[in-house]
Amino acid sequence: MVGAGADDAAAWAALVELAERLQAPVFQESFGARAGFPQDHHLFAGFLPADRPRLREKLAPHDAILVVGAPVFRQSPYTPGRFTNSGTRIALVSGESDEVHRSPVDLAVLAAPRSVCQDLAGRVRKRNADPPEQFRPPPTPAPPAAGEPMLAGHVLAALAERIPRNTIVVEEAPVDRPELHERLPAREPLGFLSAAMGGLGFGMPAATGLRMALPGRPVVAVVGDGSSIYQIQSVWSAAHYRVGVVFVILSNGGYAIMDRLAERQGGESPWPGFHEVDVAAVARGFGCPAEQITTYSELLRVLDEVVPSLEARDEPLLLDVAIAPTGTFAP
Ligand SMILES: Cc1ncc(C[n+]2csc(CCOP(=O)(O)OP(=O)(O)O)c2C)c(N)n1
Repeated sequence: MVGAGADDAAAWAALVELAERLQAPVFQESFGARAGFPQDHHLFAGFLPADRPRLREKLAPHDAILVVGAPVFRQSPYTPGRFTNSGTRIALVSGESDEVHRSPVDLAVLAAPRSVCQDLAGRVRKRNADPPEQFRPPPTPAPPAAGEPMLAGHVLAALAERIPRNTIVVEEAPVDRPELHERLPAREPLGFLSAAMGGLGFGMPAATGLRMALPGRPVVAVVGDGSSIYQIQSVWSAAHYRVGVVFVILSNGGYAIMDRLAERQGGESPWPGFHEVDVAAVARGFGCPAEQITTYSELLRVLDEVVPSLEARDEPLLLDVAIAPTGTFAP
């Protein structure tokens, strides 16, 4: 299992070598900030669930787990019980002393993941085994029927079909994070960035800063409309400093994740929706070009126009895409 602490080219290369020698499936930590392994590699097995019953089930076939650059195990919301079935041995390699200190493991090593994995890859013998099942993104959803709203999956699949493999995808779209992971695999180091665990207000300025620091990388921020208003004024910086970041706002008119979490507790959410908020207009108010997108054909047309410009553009753009709220949340 890999996490944010393994997100550099040397660690990815060492982990690929190690996993290939062992023919071991590689899972990504839940709610992580960055990707620790190429998510289009045939040994990538998907994201670990963030609740213990599903985590236990997922890890049950495995008697030994090596965790690299991630806590053991990040979970939310809390559910009681063990992380793994008893008898499962867990080793952790992390450069974060807190992770090493807190994780309930059999062996914890405080060290740079890349060095330990390089060393391990040179020591383990090749294992003769059938490769595990590869994680595959779900098929592209059929276009919305006439009069039906778009879903997050339409937007994420349309992006997945277009963005270059070296794109940095910055995520702050809480209820749609699981589907974003499924549809937008990190294919190069720093291909994915998020605030681990989902503190809001990070995504838009982070995307702007990344594009300033790494002008050769396309940067797309996928942000919920609720999250966007935690730091919408950051678009001024992007416009003022001519930063070619593209913000894709998944506008469902509310805090969908909070609604889903309230329903899980058997309640109804007391907070209102905010369909009146016009994120594109607010962005324009701060000097950032913005477009509102309400139909699937418009979405495809705009993405066809904008995505080829990602690498070279020196102007931000905010796409405010109207979608229906996602009805489930099981990270
Ligand atoms: C700083 C901060 N304040 C509040 C929260 C609680 N919170 C988590 S998600 C969320 C709503 C996000 O809304 P939106 O971006 O529209 O996402 P959706 O669930 O609709 O995808 C809130 C208020 C948080 N995570 N961080």
